[in-house]
Parts: sequence; C-alpha cells; structure tokens
Amino acid sequence: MRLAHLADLHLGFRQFHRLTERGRNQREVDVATAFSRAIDGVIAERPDIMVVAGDLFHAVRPTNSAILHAVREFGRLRRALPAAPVVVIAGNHDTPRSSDTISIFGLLHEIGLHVADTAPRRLTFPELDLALLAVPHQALFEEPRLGIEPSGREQHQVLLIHGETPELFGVDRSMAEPGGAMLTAAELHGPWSYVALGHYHVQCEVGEHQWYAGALDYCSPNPWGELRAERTSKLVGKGWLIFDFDTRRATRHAIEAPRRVLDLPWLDANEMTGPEVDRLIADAVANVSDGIAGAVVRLVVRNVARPVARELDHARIRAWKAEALHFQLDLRRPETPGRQSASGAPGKPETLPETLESYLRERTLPPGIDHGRFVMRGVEMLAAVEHDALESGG
Ligand SMILES: [Mn+2]
Repeated sequence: MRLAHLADLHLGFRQFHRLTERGRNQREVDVATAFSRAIDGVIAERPDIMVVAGDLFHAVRPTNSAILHAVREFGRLRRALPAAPVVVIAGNHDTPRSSDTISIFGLLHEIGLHVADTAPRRLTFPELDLALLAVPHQALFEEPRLGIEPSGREQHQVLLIHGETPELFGVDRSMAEPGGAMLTAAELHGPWSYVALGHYHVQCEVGEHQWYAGALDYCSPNPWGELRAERTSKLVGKGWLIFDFDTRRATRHAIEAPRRVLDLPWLDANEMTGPEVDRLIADAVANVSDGIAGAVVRLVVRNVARPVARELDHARIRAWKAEALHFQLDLRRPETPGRQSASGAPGKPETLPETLESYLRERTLPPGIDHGRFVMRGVEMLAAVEHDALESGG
C-alpha cells in the first residue's frame, strides 16, 4: 500500500513581469508545469491513494488558468488511476476569510476528488484498510480545538494537515511561512501510520513518519531562504513523496525544475572602487554554469558604499536583467554598528514580515505579555491583511 503526498502547489502564483509568447505570466506557467511533472511522476508510480496537503491554489480566487489547469491535471490523474482516491485539503492560501466567499474547492468535489475545505473530514477507504483525517486550515481555528487523533479499526491511519509543527524553526523565524496554524506535538504524535504535512515549502521529515512534502517550485516569500535550507539538508530541487505502509519508508521523487532559481555566492566589495566591483560582479555572472539566461538570480554584494554603487556599469547590469528572467543585484551598504537586525545576523531584512518581526521583537511590553506570542500575532495579522487584499482582487 503506497500513498503519494504532494503539498503547496500554489497554482496561480505570479511573479515578475516576464510573459510567455502567448502573453501569460512566465512564473505562473512554471508553477503549472511543475504540477504537471509531479502528476506525470505519480501516474508512473501508480500509488494506491494521493493526498495534497493544502495550498493547492496560491489565492482564494485563483486565476481561471489555474482552475483550468487543476481540473485538467486531476482529470488526467483520475483517468490514469481510476481506483486511487485523491484527497485535497485547503491551506491558509486557499481558505476564504469570510463566510460569504465560497471556496473553489466545490468544483474539485464535482470532479470526484475528496475535499476538506472548511470542516475536518474523516474518510475511510475499506479496500485500502485506511482511515484518513483531513484537517483543513480553517478547522484549526475553531474553539475549542477539534480532537486530532486516529480512530476506527483501519490498520492504516493517516493525518492530512496544513500548518507549522512545533520547533520547526528555532529562534530565527525568517524561514517561517506567515499565516499558518500552529500544530501541537500531541496532535502529531497520535499513533498515526503517516502524517502528511503541508505549509513549509522545504521537504523534510519532522518526526517519525511525519513529513512535509514541500512545494514544487520556489513560490514562498523567501525563495533564497528555501535554497539555503535545501543546501543545508543536501536536497537538490523540489519534489514530492511516496510513503510505503509496508516498509514504512518515505521516498522522495524529485521533479525536473521548470526554472533555475540561483542565489550566487555572496561577494564582498570592501575597499573596492567602482571598476573593481564591476569586474567582481562580471566574474560571478560569467562563472554561472549554463549562464543566467532565463534564470531567476540573486547576487548579493556586501560593503558597497553609495558612491561606488553609483559608479557601476549600469548598462551592463541592465543587459543581465534582460537576459535573466529576473536578476536581483542586491548591493548592501557597509554595516554601521548598532543597525544590525535583532537576530544579530548581518544584512537588512528581506521581506515585510521580517521587518515587522524584528520591529516587534524590540518593543518593550507590559509585564505578563508573552513576547513570542505578541510577535507571532503581529506577523499573522500582517499576513491576514495581505491575504484579504488578494481575496478582494487587490
Ligand atoms: Mn504554501
């Protein structure tokens, strides 16, 4: 008995302004391609069941192209593996925040998928001797919290859930996805045969038989952090998982990346003149194997004083920007003491949630207020505002 586990597909994700020849956002097409490749892989592996652990869509109101692609690919899967049930839960990205917004997941139900978009569902598949508790994002915010534990006589007990596991991130929360529910150790440590997690975009095992499948492309607010985390755990690229209930092992299935996303080695321009920095950057770009054409690239250069930055060969930098899909030349000013971020790490915070988080961390609070919870609440509220803006089409 084998289960395919995918998560965080983020269909409809758009980024940068580059369009395909047919006028579609290139990154949206990349994300769609990644999903098609994963479905190819699932069909080839012929699992007995497939689950998607939330954030199927990037937004509550996905683009028509995203909806069409999802319906086509799930249809292709269902025709190839008609006996394999497909179970999908909503994550924080595809959960409406107001009750008058009806979830698009109803459409997936119509095409024969098992869907949990608001309330938890306990599904049983007698032919597989398997029971599955599907817990969508919204169900984790009901008071009192629902009991998350196995039940029934089925031999295989699966938990399908979207959120952040305890201690996934240490003190440094720069990799944390904002807006997710916090899961407890007790919920995860029930005697589950397998816990299929979504929310964190880097594939990893967080406990025995508890896995994040990870996203299929770099579509979180912090792709550079994803790359760093993948390097640390020696992961190459993105993929999905197969869990085998007989051997009790999860196997990674990498997909061929639709697009190269590269964080070039950081450079240090300390004491250099403009032409020297130009040469340093040109060498770094020339050293990229297969070149930067079509890639999403970041190059961080530290200790570039303002006058040196002005002197750089900007025509050449524009040419690189045109060649790559996205070339982010991140010139950082020399550090001035006392302006370091709260974590003590050098460099400026990269995203708005990070900026907010370091600001909130440094606030003095009245006694009795839990600083960690205060910071997390602020970051969650920011995520909620951004989420609402997306939902209203803003
Ligand atoms: Mn996600």
